[in-house]
Amino acid sequence: MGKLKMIADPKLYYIETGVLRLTMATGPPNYKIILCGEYGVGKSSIFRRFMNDTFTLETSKKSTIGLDQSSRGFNINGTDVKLTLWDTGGMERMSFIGSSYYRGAHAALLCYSVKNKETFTILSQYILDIVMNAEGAKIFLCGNMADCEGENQVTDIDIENFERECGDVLSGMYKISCKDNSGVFDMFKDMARVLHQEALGKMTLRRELNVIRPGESPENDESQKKKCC
Ligand SMILES: Nc1nc2c(ncn2[C@@H]2O[C@H](COP(=O)(O)OP(=O)(O)OP(=O)(O)O)[C@@H](O)[C@H]2O)c(=O)[nH]1
Ligand SMILES: [Mg+2]
Repeated sequence: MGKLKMIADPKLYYIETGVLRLTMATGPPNYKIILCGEYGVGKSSIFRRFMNDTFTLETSKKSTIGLDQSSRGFNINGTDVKLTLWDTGGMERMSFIGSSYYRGAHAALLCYSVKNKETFTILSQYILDIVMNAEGAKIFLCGNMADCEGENQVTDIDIENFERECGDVLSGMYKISCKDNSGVFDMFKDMARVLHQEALGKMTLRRELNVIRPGESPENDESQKKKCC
């Protein structure tokens, strides 16, 4: 057995040995996901499906003002993990709220409406925002309103072209309908799986016994410092 090291935040920590990975935590690993995308694409509808599985087809347009967050647990291959979803209005992208919204995000769910091409073509700007403000966050693409049809529809070819332009930037792509509740839960479960797999991958790179938080680099690792001249 190696040494046990303390970290600044005692709420969540892992002990890892070569053969045994034991979670000793007051709660499961918690991954922050931010909703991004133009106003009206259904971010708050996704948020409400996530939070309490409800949907309202509002006729009067009410944009989200300020920030909202909600957490939910998922079981990934026998391990409990938690996702915390953050929502804000599409109009508030460039506002003062921006930096705290992006800070510490493990992932961004980039949303567009499949019935409105303009909400799709603008996504590269959101990718820039995410890369600049939420360093290391994984980016997932979500086409909402899959129940709708129209002339201004985002086509499969549009999506293929976008995927090609993005290279390796996208960690997952989904098509959902909040109205029909199709694909929403599966999307979050898949995101939880990808995020947790990534965090475990980072941990298993460690050779010695270490205590780290999933998804974080070992900044407090004394053994690494000693190796340095
Ligand atoms: N038909 C259909 N309508 C949807 C769906 N999801 C959301 N809507 C409707 O689209 C409208 C806008 O949804 P919101 O969730 O408020 O959009 P938003 O992205 O949060 O908008 P902002 O807060 O302004 O950025 C609402 O009237 C919703 O009822 C869907 O899957 N299908
Ligand atoms: Mg909203």
